[in-house]
Amino acid sequence: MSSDPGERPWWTAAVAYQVYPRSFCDTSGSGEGDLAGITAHLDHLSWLGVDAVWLSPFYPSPMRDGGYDVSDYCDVDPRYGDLAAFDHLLAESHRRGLKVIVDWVPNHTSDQHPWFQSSRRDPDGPHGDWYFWRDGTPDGPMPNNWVESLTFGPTWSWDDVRGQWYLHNFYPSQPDLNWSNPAVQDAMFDTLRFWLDRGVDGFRMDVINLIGKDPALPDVDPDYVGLPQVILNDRPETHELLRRIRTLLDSYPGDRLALGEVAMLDIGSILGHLGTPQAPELHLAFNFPPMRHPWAAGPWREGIAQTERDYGAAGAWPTWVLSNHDIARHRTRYGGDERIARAAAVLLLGLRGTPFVYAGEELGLLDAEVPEDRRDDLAGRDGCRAPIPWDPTPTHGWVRDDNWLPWPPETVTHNVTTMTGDAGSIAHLYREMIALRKAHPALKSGSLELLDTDPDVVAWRRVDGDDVVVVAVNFADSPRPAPTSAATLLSSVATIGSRGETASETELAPYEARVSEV
Ligand code: TEU
Repeated sequence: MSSDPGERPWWTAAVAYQVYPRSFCDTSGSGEGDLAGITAHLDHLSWLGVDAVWLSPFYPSPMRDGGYDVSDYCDVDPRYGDLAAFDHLLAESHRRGLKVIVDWVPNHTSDQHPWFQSSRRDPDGPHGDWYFWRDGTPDGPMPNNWVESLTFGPTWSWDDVRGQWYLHNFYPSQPDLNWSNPAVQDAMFDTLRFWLDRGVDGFRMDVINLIGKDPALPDVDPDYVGLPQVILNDRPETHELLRRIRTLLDSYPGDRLALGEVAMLDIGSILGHLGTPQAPELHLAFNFPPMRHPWAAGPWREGIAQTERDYGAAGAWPTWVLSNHDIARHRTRYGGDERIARAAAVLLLGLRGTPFVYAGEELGLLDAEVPEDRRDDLAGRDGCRAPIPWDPTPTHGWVRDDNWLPWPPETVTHNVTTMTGDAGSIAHLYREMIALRKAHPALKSGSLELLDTDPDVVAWRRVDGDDVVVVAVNFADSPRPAPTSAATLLSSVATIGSRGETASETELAPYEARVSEV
């Protein structure tokens, strides 16, 4: 709840920026990014104008899943620094007015976590049933037919130490915690308190829909065999837990955000995890289905319409995201044309809802080509995790030029220093769009109405009182009619032409997106 009655919580007006700590900037010479590297570049976030930074996990971890395999929830992995470095990062962020959201990985721990080590060694001990153990023989059969999300293998592995099967919805090194055990709930609520007490502004909650499970762990229906359990798992147990998590967050001063990664396929199931005004759950959830849309007007128009319809009916606030650390960068997914990446920036930042920018997308980065012998992630997600280039020198603002992953392409031009020095760059476009959202209540919080347009154009009107703005995106590689000829082009936000001088009033250029004041 907002601390000031009637005032909307900060995240509804925020643009958030995701940092993958290992890839942001190295200051130690290890070849991996660190917390000091994030602190050193907070001015770039201020320059962009974002309001909040979400940090992917930086906790102690054997890094079998890039840190989403946590071995201690209440510390910093030495590769990234220490708690003092975190406190400094938090203080420096707050000094700049930036909120800090940390990642919370409640569904599973690392198999190196002391809880799992205790659980496998001592079935009757204090952590004996903190995980899901089932009898059987190493030759099978498995306890059920569930499929994990990363390699689509079974969710069960045999543990020789305990002589039983254990459940893991991700890599075998990530055993699922048994949230039906009150001791697990207490321990995990304590990890939230640990970071809340340090002053974080909220949590991005990893695969939060998985924490409540049917205690019988039944086979999936024949129609769904082969689909990862994470996209199927929608349980009342989760909702009950989310209500308690929400109560915990709301008991802290200020607005502390519960942002869920509900890794399900349809908007309705995701929305269900926001609860109701009487029984609230998450504040926000990632709106993932549109991230899977191709660069085509039809699916986007339908995805926007459905989001507006469903979120509108529920009185819920949407989010928008094009890229993250799990999927090829959108410029790569959309075929590589930088004009499309520019149009996508206007799309992302012109919609109604909280946008999430993945570090490097403001540079129009493509995925890195990662040769076989340099692969880190078994599930093949390295390309979008390549190091961020800060300047055009060979080390690009890192200590070394050979880092844990190769550089993305085009680093001589697509780096922070070069792009911030070029008023026509995509980085300036992000900055201008973010500034425009702040300046226009219509863009920040106004209503959204889709307009009738050419089939290759998606356009919408945003209205807040007298403030009326039209956003139009041409998905085609050829000119299309502009939806509103009477509109005045707002300064510097057409992706083609500069400050309204060369853009046509009546026509959108190939892949042009623009914002107009009506
Ligand atoms: O991802 C959740 C998820 O469902 C993934 O399976 C995702 O769909 C997949 O990576 C796509 O290739 C979260 C994290 O974002 C991811 O990095 C972790 O690997 C995963 O949880 C386990 O913690």
